[in-house]
Amino acid sequence: MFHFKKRSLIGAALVLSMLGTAATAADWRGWNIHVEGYPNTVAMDKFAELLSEKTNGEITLQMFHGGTLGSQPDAIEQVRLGALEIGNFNLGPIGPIAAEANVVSLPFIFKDVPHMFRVLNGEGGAMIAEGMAAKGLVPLAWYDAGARSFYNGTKPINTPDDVSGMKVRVMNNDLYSGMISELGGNPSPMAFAEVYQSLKTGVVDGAENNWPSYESTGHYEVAGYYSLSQHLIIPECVCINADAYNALSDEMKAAVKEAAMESAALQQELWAARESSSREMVEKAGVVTNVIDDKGPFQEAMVPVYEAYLSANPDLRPLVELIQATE
Ligand code: BDP
Repeated sequence: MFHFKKRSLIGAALVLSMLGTAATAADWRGWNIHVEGYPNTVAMDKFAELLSEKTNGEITLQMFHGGTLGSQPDAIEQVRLGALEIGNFNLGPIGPIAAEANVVSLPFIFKDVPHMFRVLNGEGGAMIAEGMAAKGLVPLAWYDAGARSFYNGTKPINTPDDVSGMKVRVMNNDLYSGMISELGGNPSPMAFAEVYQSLKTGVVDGAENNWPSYESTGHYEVAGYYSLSQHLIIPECVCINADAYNALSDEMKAAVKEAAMESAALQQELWAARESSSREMVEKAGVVTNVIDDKGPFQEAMVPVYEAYLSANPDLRPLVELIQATE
C-alpha cells in the first residue's frame, strides 16, 4: 500500500515536471518570402535547426517559405502582434514602421555592402535595432541582400532621363516612391508576388532588385535589361516578436541570438556565391547588363528624398550623418 502511494507520488511529480516543460517549451512559426534553395531559405532552415539544438529542444521553429503566410507587410504586422514569432524581413518594408530602420532606405546611403555591415555592427546598427525593438520587432542578426538595380523590358538605363515616364514597381515605402518620382518615373508599390505578372502584362515597365531575386522570380524572363544603378543596399534581419524574446531567460536569449548569428554567417557565404551564379545564369539566358558610368545625376536627384526623410525625422539627422561619416 505504502509502496503504491509512493509510486503515485513519483508519478504525479513526473506529470508535473512534464507539464512544467510543456509550459516553457515554445513552438514558433517563421515567415520567409523566398523559394527553396535561395540563400535566405537555406539559412532560415539552418536557424531552425540550430535553435532546437542550442535550446535542447525547448524551442522549435517551423519555417513557412515562399511567402505562403502572406505578403511581407502583412507578415511584419503578424510578427509585431505575435501571431507569428519569427520573420526574415527586408528592412525596406519595416521602414514605414520604425523611422530609425528607414535610414537604410535612403538611396545611395551605403557605399557598398561592407560599408553597410560596418554601420550595422556599430553604433548605427544599435540605434536601428533599438528603433525596431520599440515597435515590437527585435533583430537577432543581419542578412545580406546585396545591391538593388533597375531592370525593364525596353532599354538600358544610363541616366535619370531613361527612367522618365517609366512605371516602376517598388516595395511598400514612401521613400522608394519618392525616389522613382524624383527620377521622373511613376512609382507603383506592389507585393513581391505580383511583380512577375505585372511585368509580363505591362502593368509596370520595370522594377528593381538584386541579382538573386531578379533570377529566382523569373523577372529576367520578362524584363531583360538590367542596369547597374545599385541605388539601394538594404539589409535584412532575422527578426523576432519582442514579447516572445523578452519572455526568455538570459540563457535562452543567448542561445536564440547565437543560432541567428550562425545562420547569418551561412547566409552571407551563400549570398556571395548566389550573386555571381544568378548573374551568370541570367546573362546566359540573354539578359543585357549595363554599367552606369556616372551615377552622379541619380544621386543628385535624391536630395529631396533625403530632405523629406529629415524633415519628418529631424532627430535622426545624427544617424544619417553617422552613416555618412563611417569609413
Ligand atoms: C528581395 C527581398 C525580399 C523583398 C523583395 C521585394 O529579399 O524581402 O520582398 O526583394 O522586392 O530582394 O519585394
